[in-house]
Amino acid sequence: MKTSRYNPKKIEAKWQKYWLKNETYRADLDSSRKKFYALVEFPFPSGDGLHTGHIRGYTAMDIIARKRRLEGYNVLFPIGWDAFGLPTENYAIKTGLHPAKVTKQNTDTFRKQLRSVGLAFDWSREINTTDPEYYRWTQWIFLQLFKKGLAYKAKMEINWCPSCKIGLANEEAQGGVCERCGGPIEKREKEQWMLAITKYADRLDQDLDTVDYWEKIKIQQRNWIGRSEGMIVKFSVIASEARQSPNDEGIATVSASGRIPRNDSFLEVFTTRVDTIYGCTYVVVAPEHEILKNKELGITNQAEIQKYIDTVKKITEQDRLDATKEKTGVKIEGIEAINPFAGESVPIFVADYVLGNYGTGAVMAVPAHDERDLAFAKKYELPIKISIQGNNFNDEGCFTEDGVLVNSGEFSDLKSEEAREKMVAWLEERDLGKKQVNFKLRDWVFSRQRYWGEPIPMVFCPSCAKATAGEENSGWVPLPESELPLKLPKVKSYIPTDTGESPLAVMKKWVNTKCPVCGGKATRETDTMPNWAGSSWYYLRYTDPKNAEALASQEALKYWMGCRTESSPARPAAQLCGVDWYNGGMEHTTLHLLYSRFWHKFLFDIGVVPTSEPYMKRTSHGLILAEGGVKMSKSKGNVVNPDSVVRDFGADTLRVYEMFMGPFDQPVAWSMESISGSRRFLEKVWKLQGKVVDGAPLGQLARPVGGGSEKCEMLLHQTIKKVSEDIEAMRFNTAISSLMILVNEWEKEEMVEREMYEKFLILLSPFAPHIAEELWQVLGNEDSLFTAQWPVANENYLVQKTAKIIVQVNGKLRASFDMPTDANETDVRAQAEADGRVAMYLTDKTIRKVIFVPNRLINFVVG
Ligand code: ANZ
Ligand code: ZN
Repeated sequence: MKTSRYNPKKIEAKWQKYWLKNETYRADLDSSRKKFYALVEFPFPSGDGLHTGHIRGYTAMDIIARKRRLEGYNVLFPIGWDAFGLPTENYAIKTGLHPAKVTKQNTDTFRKQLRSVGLAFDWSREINTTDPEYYRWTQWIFLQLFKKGLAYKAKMEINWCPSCKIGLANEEAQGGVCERCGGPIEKREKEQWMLAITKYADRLDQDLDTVDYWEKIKIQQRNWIGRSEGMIVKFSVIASEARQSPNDEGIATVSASGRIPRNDSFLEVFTTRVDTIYGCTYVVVAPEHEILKNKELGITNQAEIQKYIDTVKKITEQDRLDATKEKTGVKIEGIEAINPFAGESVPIFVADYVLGNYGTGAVMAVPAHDERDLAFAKKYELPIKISIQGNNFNDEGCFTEDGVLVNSGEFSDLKSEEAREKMVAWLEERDLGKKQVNFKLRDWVFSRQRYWGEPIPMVFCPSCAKATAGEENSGWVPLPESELPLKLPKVKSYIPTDTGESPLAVMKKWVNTKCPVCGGKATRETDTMPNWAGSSWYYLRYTDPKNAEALASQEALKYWMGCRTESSPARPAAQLCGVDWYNGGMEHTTLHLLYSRFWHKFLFDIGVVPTSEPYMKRTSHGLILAEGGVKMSKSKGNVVNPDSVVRDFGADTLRVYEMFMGPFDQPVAWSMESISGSRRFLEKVWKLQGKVVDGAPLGQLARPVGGGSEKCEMLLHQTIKKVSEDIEAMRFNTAISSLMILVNEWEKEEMVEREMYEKFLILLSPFAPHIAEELWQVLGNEDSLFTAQWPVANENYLVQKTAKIIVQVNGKLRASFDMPTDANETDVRAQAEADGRVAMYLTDKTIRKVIFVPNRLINFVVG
């Protein structure tokens, strides 16, 4: 048979057209079939178009979705656009084009690009977060949150980016720089809508036990949530001169006996290491701490303290937490704190390394056992008192682990853990402390002072405010659900105002409205929602994207978000629910993933969704770097454009290359040279068609002369097993390399049996779907390859090789049989003793010795 040249351009266009026209990847609800919901993070349609990183993650899920389809699942693999956001707005500001127009242009480009790499999306379910029919439900969810008391307005010190003129959530301002423009962040006070995600902190932490996420993803989420078990301890605060007059009754006599001063004030500290308390040599409060505002206590250096507070305001939280930064602080004059156990008084400092919004905003400092305290104590020449003994001192000469208590009064000689229990009891008895669980997680700042976001469907009514004065959210009235969607009005300019208000604020006609409750004059909220809003529930919309009555029907949610029980060697059988498999970027582990789990749990609580977790399984791809291992960036001019790779090499080559370039979870550098290797592999696959002959069905002995040798068939089945397992474990690179080995072996043959070649094409199809479809058709198949069945490895071809074992009794040959190679002595001996030809020489004899040579011989020495 003469074969044509491999022409990916022609083949790929042909099959992309075919798949679209025949809706090959369309998913329809069919409760008689088992479903598989494969999800990728929908892209933000930027003006730069699709990048190589998108393709890595998307192709991976595409491979899994295609395999499931071939395994007979009803597969939902949808895509859409996360289209609100700053870059579009900034582009609109620059060009004067309406952000909706910009979005339309960009999504058109993205759609074309995604189709050009042959991703098996169900295009009938495409969604767009900026479509009013979509954001109607984003607004609806906000209203439910508000009604359940989980949305509230609060004056917040926010991260303010002076160049983007926007308030940022902590997670968008990491390292003290703006996530969007890279410029420095300032602090500003502003009334913001907040979402009380902290009310879900415990469940967001605990329920990680019920999902199948990669361990590193769980760890990152747990660290972000930051559950910390400790306790609150009350230190009494006294005036300094009181200490100097020992007769001053009730103050200087505080001691471990538990006598506490009358009429005093307390300073509460949060500690996870109460066992170190005898080593506490000073106490520190955050610059935000209210004790500093208390005029009655007798602080004598208020002015100095105020000056210090003003300087700290300019420092970001990140820098304050940075252990390597030099610590600063001021001693508070005129007051002191009393250690409830030791009874000693210690000085109180205000210092920026203690944060105002964590724990109680105050700490008991133990320089001997805490590094930050040690650094501070050294700088301000404060005493260092050892109260725990152990062996492993760290680099700074600080012992920070659990150990045995010393110099700790009645608690000396106890181990840390036991001491903590006893000390908690001691404090609780005297009402001087209690156990406490803290979380690092903060409530979610939900307001943005920008135009291109979902309007927040709330109005402020001054007359209702009077009626509800003093209550939380006083005067804020939700729009009736019937008025949703509250559409974004057209504005003349998208430029945010210098006062920090959104561009919507100057649209008086839109802002001024009537109060839905009392009919009085009211004004609309002009802040919009953050980027994270629309992406917090989009996977639900895909199940029923055109529903006008609900965010999705219960039927669609029950089916596509349904559960299955899964057991694996690594985990006990567990019920997993929701999206079957969700792959996305590691950078979204703490923001998007956590926000969407929070919204989902809320929707579960109010009966809107049937499961308490959105995603059964979560995996993450590594970054693609430029050649040389540096980050791809426009400014460096080293960004690889996938369009040009598709043009020069073909989509199948691009897909195979990106899956072959390295371990999926690791960062890998781009290499133009290796792309040619992937292309050569596909060329070989193409040429193999010339060797295909019709032969006897697989597994039968009759074969065409010279073709389909047993060796080839064994290798095929080993490859089926390997590729199947590797895809499940996302070891795409080794899956491809075993396909390459197979092709290299078959190339040496004169002929390749048709059925074997077909099975190979099915194995190849998730990676290189166009070439696989084309060759499938060349073989005479009428339907798409994706209506075929994923091959199952025939165990008979996987059996290990065997070796002939000779059995001797006292050196004489008595029997021989085949055993798997590398069978151990126990197995071979058992087999021999069970053999009648041997057993007759062993009965009534004592076995004195057994000589065993692996794969060769076993000799019983009897007497
Ligand atoms: C005394 C002590 C001794 C501490 C010791 C540690 C080691 P996590 O695990 O992160 O919760 N701390 C408490 N509130 C703080 C605040 N607002 N800003 C900065 N630091 C604060 O850490 C709890 C520990 O961090 C607490 O335990 C406290 O220091 C400090 F050998 O108390 B520890
Ligand atoms: Zn009103």
